[in-house]
Amino acid sequence: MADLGELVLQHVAKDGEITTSELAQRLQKDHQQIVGAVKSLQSLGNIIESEQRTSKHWELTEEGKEVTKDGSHEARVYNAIPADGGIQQAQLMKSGPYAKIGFSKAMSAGWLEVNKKAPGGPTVQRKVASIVDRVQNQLKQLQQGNLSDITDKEKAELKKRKLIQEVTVNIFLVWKGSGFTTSVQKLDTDLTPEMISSGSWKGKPFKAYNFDAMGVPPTAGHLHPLLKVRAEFRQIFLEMGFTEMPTNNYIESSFWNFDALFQPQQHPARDAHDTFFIKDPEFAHEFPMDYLERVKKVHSEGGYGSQGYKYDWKLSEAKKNILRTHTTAVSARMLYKLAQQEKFTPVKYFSIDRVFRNETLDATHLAEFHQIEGVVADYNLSLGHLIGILHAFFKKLGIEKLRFKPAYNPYTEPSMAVFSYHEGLKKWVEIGNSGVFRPEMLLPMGLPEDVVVIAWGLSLERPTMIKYGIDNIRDLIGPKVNLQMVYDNPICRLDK
Ligand code: FB9
Repeated sequence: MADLGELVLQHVAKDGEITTSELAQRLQKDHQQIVGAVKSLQSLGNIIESEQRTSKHWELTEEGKEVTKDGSHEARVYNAIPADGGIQQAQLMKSGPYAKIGFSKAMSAGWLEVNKKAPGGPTVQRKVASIVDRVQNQLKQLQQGNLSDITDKEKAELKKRKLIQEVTVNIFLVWKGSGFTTSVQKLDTDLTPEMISSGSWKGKPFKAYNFDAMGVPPTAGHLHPLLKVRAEFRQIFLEMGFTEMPTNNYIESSFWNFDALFQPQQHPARDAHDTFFIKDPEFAHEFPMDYLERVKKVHSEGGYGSQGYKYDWKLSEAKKNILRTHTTAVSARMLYKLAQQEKFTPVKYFSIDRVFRNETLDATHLAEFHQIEGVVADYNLSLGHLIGILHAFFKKLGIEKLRFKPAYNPYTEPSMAVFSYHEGLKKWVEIGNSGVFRPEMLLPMGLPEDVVVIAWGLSLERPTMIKYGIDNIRDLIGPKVNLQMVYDNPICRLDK
């Protein structure tokens, strides 16, 4: 049976020239196998010539394959509704992960109607007796390679619904070389011990070494871009002499997350619209009670030169467990621990870890992100020190043009938002926030009055998305991430 190389030569002889993708289709072989056979033939001399081309074609995504098999989301919603009855809209919306998109598309297609006056509440009924699942039919056509019946507008709609994706493949156009022949002499590629001992190697034509051949990429693991950028930020902090804080507690008490930071209990950030509260265990019970009493006092009556917030501070509020909203809760724990030392020693701490906020989701915001935070505690620090360390920190990211704007944080005064001029966008973009922790936060911990603590924060996702050119955070994190992006993305150099 002719080997793959000879089959390729037969088709080149017949067609004169042919692409590797066409050969793969005709010979029902993997495209890479055809490319390998072409390269192998070219190493034998000028039998064939080739030229690299790019070819774009449409492929079904995993969701697209599911729709091809089981029908479109809208068709499945339509079929879920009895022909002679209806389903409560609320119940229909819970019937599956694609119910919402399916209902919306089915309504737009005129397949359904909603009876808003139905006794049990808005009820969805069929508006037509039967449907044609156009989307499923188009995907079946695409799967068979019949693109002609599908308009560009329809392809754009399928792409927008993430049912198909356009794949660019490097192919080769192959034609006859000056030494073209359809029968090639099989060359030995391995010099075996038998050949050497018998001397049969003499006179055998051996395939020439191809020292330009790329090695086979070893199967290995791959680091997610976020982890690569995290490693770069960690390296920057370590180079600057910072010590990493222990951030391995996503669940935190409201006391350490808010009260210790002098954030009042009625602050809007503390309600369920912005914070995730834990149902079980609902409360934390272990606090340094002497410190807690000082916190209660500074909130309710003031002290240390502050008038406080003058409200009835409640232990029950401080005990509530939450998903921490910032890593500054860890900074508070570390500063309190520092204050328990016999003698104060200056420190430089940093943290990079997940924080959680009950926010409205959009293309750049999820309900969680990784916060990066730097903290410096020393005698008599000033805003000048904060500005200076921000310049040093961001310079290591290759960012030198900084501007600072007054800002507000409940736990820092003064506070500054940090901006950098983005050459690509030709505008100033916010790259972080910073400030000097308030005395009402530091003095109840027991830190000496002449100790000042400066700090700053930013997110890990924003620089990662910019660095890797990712517009939608769901392409970086979450169940829809294309793992090929994780395999293919280059190493991270933040200063380049
Ligand atoms: O990261 C942010 N932006 C950013 C950072 C780096 C960057 O690098 C580019 C490659 C060069 C680009 C952009 N921001 C902070 C600013 C905005 O993105 C903002 O819209 C989003 N912010 C998050 C919070 O939003 C809910 C980013 C996150 C953030 C904000 C503040 C802090 C931490 C993270 C803080 C703090 C702080 C302040 C004082 C004391 C201690 C901590």
